[in-house]
Amino acid sequence: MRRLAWLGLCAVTASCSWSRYDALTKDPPVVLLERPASVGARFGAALGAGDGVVIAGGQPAQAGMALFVAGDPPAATPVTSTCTDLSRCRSTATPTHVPSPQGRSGCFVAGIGRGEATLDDTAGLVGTCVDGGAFKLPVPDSFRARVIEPGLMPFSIVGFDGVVALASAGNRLGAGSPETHEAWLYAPDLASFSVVPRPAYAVKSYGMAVAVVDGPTPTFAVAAPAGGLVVLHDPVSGAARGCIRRAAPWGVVMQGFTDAGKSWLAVSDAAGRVDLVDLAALALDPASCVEPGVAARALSCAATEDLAGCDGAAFGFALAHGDLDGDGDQELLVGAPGANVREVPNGGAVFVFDLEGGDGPRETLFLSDAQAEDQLGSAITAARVGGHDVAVAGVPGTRKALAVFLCGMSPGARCK
Ligand SMILES: [Ca+2]
Repeated sequence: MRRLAWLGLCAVTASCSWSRYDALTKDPPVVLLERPASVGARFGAALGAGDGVVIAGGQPAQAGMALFVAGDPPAATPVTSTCTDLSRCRSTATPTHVPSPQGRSGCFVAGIGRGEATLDDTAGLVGTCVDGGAFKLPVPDSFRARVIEPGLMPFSIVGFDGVVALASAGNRLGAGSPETHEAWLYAPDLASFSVVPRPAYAVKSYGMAVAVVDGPTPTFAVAAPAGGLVVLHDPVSGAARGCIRRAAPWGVVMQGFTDAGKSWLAVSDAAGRVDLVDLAALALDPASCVEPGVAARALSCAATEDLAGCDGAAFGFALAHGDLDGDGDQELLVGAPGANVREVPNGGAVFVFDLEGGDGPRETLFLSDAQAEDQLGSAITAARVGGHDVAVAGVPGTRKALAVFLCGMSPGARCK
C-alpha cells in the first residue's frame, strides 16, 4: 500500500491509520531514533529544528542535548551533543534555532549556565552549532543573579517550561523567564539584548512562554498564563502594542510563524484550548487586554476511530508549524500527548491543521503500535527534508525514542 492509494482510501473511509504500514520493513513512513547516551530521562521532551538539523533533549533542567542531521532516512546517531556537563549547563525545554554566530549554520541555544569548559565562566544562555562550536549569549543581570548563579536552577517553579522560554524567527531571538517576570530580545548579532517593558497589568508568570513572529505584523509575544494574558510587543521598539486574553491559563504554549503574507500566533493553554490568531486582524487597546474576537479561530481535538480521550488529551501541550505536504503553505501541528491511541492510554498524537478553513484536523499522526504512556507529541518540531518538512515528535514516556514522520502528508518515493 503506497501513500497516494492510502490517501484515496482515507477519503472514502472514516479512519486512517499507520497500521497499513505495519508490515513494511523497507522505507517505513515513521522512523524512531533511539535515545543517545548523552541525553537523560524523557528523551524527546524538548525539541527544536533549523538548517536541516534537529536538536533533542529530555526533561528540562538536566544534562544532555543531541543534534541530529535531518534526512531521509534521518541519521540514527547524533552528530554532536551539548550541555552534557550538569555543573556547567542545564537543558531548556525550548531548544531554539538562532541566527548563525560567526557565519556558522545549524546553531541552537540549548541550555543555561556557564557552558562548555572552553568558554568563560560568566553564566548565560548556552549554545552550540552542528559543527560542535560552542557559544554563549548574555542574559539580564536579574535572571543571571536569581536563576543561574545561585545554582538553584529550580526545576520548574511555575510548573511547565522550566525557567527560561525561548523562540526565534528570522534574525530575531527572544527569551523570557517567569522566575523574574521579564522578557528580552537579542540584537541580530546576538551580542546584546534589550529587556522589553512589562505592562503593569502583566505580573505573575509573565515570560513563561514567548513567540517571535516575522511578516507584515512583526511581533514579540510574551505570555502571562496565570492571568490568561499574551502581551504583544513591537520587536523593534519593545513597546507593548496591546494584549489579548482568554481564561487562564491561556498562553502556556505559543508558536509564531508567517504564511500567505500574514503573521500568525498560535496560543494554547496546554489543556484543550488552542487559538490560531491572525495578528493583523486584532483590534488592540494599548492600555488593556482584549479578547481576540474574530481574529482568532479555535482549533479542537477531534476523536477518530483510532484516537480518543480528547478531554484528557492535553491537546496543545506542544505547538509547531511546517509545510508537511510541500505546497508552500504552512500547517499547524498540535501535540496531544494524553490522547488514547486505539484504547492505549496516553499513547499520544499530533494533529495537523490547515490555517484556512475547515474545523477539524486535516491529518493525525500517531504510532500504530503505541504503548501506554508513550506521550507522543509532548514536544514537536518540523525539519526540512527535500522539498517539504517532516514532523518530528518526542515520545518521552516509554520508548526512549524520537518519532520522525517522514510521510506526514508528503508525497515522494517513500510515501506514494
Ligand atoms: Ca503545506
